[in-house]
Amino acid sequence: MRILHTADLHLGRTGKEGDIWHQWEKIIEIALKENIHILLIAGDVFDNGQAEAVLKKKFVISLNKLANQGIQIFIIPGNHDLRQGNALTDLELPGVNVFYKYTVVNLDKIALHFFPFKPELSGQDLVGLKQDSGAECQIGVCHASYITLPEVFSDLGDSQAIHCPLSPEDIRDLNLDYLALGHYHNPKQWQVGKTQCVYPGSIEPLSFKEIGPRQVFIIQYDHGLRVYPIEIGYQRPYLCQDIQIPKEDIHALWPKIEELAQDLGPCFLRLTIKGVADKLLFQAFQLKAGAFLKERAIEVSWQDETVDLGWIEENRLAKQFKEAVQHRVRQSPEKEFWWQVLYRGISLLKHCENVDKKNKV
Ligand SMILES: [Mn+2]
Repeated sequence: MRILHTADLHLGRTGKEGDIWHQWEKIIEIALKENIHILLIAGDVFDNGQAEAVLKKKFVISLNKLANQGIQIFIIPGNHDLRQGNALTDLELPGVNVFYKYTVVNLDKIALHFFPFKPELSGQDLVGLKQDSGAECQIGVCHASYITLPEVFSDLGDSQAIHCPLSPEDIRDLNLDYLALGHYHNPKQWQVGKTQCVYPGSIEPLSFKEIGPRQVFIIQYDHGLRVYPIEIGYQRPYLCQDIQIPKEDIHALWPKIEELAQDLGPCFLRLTIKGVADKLLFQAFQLKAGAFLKERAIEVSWQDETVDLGWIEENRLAKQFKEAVQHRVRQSPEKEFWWQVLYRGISLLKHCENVDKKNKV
């Protein structure tokens, strides 16, 4: 018996419709090529409860390709499917099952326990719902928050989405061989007692927190359980880069921008710029570089960590410091070192001024 576990498709997410659909098509191909018997989707098929009819239709057609090959499809709703409506209606198709209440499905030597998402549930509620089954291999499916992992806790906490918190004790009490999770958006595989736990992650990165190639998981049960990921890459990753302005000369950054354009494919890029620059020149540079990169399908968001030259001129301490260190820059063979002293010293002075201001308020 071979099962493919995925989750967090977020079909229809604004601005990402095409990218997500390409990733979903990859999963359909993998499902057919890997000879799976069952497809599990652990919630968040659609980005919100009011998915467009055209999109739903397209999704049904894609599921049909699998159902025609005898693949059974099991879906539980996630919090996004049920946001302002229910996106999972009208998916009726032979071989497609959507669960709205706890259900056990026994197939061959495997029991599948489906725990559909409800905002008020906790891990202990799932334990209370679970019925015993005599099958050799017990698999649970839920859309929940395993907050013992710090990255899960902080990501979901930031977006106020710690729904259905699940602890290691809850997982032990559920007494499963495999726990097919959805909700956290990066692939994660770990073990609690005998239970293999997996978040496959979103199928296409949706924010700067969703890093690296995307994965789906194959669960194979013959005499024992074997679990392994298959990488599905991404369409447009989210990347972060720090660059420092060389020697107060914003224009000297341009070769770096050209280099990025050459090295990176289509992506979302967070560029953190450090160094000393004239504010107006820097703003003009951002416009020019942003347009240049956009033409190459690189969407930039700027993080400005520069210190404004204008501020230095007006601040007596900073100005004196700059003049003193610039003298060293000119005279010393360790120029790079003294540029660092200059930049860091001035950043520190600027920081102190900001702190002083805050304290006065
Ligand atoms: Mn999600």
